[in-house]
Amino acid sequence: MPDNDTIAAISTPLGQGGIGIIRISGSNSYQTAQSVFTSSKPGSEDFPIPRYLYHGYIKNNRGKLLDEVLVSFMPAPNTYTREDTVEINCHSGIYTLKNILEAVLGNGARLAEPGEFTKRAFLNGRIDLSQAEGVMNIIRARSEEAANIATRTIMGDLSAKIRDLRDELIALRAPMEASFDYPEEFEDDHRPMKVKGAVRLLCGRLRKMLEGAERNRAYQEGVSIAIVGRPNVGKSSLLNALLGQQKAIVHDAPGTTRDLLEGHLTIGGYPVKIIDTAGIQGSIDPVELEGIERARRAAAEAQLIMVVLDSSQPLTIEDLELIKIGEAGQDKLVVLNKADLKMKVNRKELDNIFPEMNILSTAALYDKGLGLLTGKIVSILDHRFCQPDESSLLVSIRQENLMRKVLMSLETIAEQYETLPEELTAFHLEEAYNLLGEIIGETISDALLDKIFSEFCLGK
Ligand SMILES: Nc1nc2c(ncn2[C@@H]2O[C@H](COP(=O)(O)OP(=O)(O)OP(=O)(O)O)[C@@H](O)[C@H]2O)c(=O)[nH]1
Ligand SMILES: [Mg+2]
Repeated sequence: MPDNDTIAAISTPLGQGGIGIIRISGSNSYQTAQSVFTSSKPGSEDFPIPRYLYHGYIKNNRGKLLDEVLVSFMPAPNTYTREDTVEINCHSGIYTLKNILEAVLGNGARLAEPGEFTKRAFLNGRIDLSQAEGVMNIIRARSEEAANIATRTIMGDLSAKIRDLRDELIALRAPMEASFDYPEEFEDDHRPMKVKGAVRLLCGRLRKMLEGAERNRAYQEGVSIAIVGRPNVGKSSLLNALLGQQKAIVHDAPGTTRDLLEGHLTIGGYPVKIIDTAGIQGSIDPVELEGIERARRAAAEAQLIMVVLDSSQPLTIEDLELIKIGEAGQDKLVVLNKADLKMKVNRKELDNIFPEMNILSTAALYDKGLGLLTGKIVSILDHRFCQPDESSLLVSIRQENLMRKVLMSLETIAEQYETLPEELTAFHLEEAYNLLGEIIGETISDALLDKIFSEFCLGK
């Protein structure tokens, strides 16, 4: 596809709402909109003054009236894409939006690909790649924290940091390059020790940025928590209590939940997916066995596992086995549910067997103990994901991987400074510089760009 033809898409969600917007971008956008727009003012030109809203109607090529609209024309270069842009504000109904888009597409525009408006903003130099990723993240943000980070990225905070780092690398490399070109002038002092110190400091800053990246990603992508336990201990009741709605079926017959059931909420700024699972026990029923297998898989994939026990029943071997579920790196929490009933679990025994374990009591049926439980979940997650410092605005795995490679290049210099030939030091500095360039999209392949933008939603 050429990158400068005229594109159009529905830029608002396809559903019922007060206003829906169809956006057209490219050199033909004015003519395209003109072909479908009729002004409500008899005798007036269509929409002559840039950035004014004009009232009128959209008709298709057969003259059929589609909607009453407001249209505005924004000439290049002061637009999102830096191209001529028209926005049609219509009523947001699925058919109206689709009909208007169809009319526009029949008059010189083609349907935009996902993320194509933002890709053009990037290609035309309005934003860099990290800002474009910020745009994607703000659209997808599921928590206040994620939205805050995305806003800062869009405003160019990450870009500024990356550019500063690149400037520092250039400042370190420039004297070396000069010494390669004019060796006689640098005979005595061609490897200033300050390079080593500066690279070390840079490594420290990069490590800090990387530490915070994980929490940023958790805020953006969310965290999954699996609830597991024997049948009938109150797993589904706990899910319902945490969600504040009767999402899962609760019943006193064991084996009520057969499949995985997800609920979503925000806890301490983390978008959390809580997964209720089938009770785990020995069984020969193939359906139950499949449910148990799914429960185990959900636990294996979760960042935090909540093992629920019925505290009104004495501890069983199965309970003890279940507490051991998961891998070494996974966080775990034991919930002694049904705390409103007489306690039969021997807490001392439990503490002795699992001295390091987080153990809490709840009565899910009566919404008791939930505040302490969510508080504990937040402190476990906060501990798992380091608190980012101000400078950490990395959010995507792509950015993180690149930053790790930058760090590796600089660590090589810092660790082997005395023995590393100067050409290799310069090489690693250049490599780090180029990798940082990939984060902001200055050095990146077309195929990778296409892949990044294809993950955007339609109309953005
Ligand atoms: N007294 C008391 N009963 C509870 C509590 N939580 C759950 N129950 C009861 O325990 C029974 C089982 O609850 P569920 O939430 O369906 O248990 P589950 O672990 O999801 O069970 P399965 O889906 O069969 O594995 C129901 O009768 C609930 O009302 C609680 O905190 N106190
Ligand atoms: Mg259940």
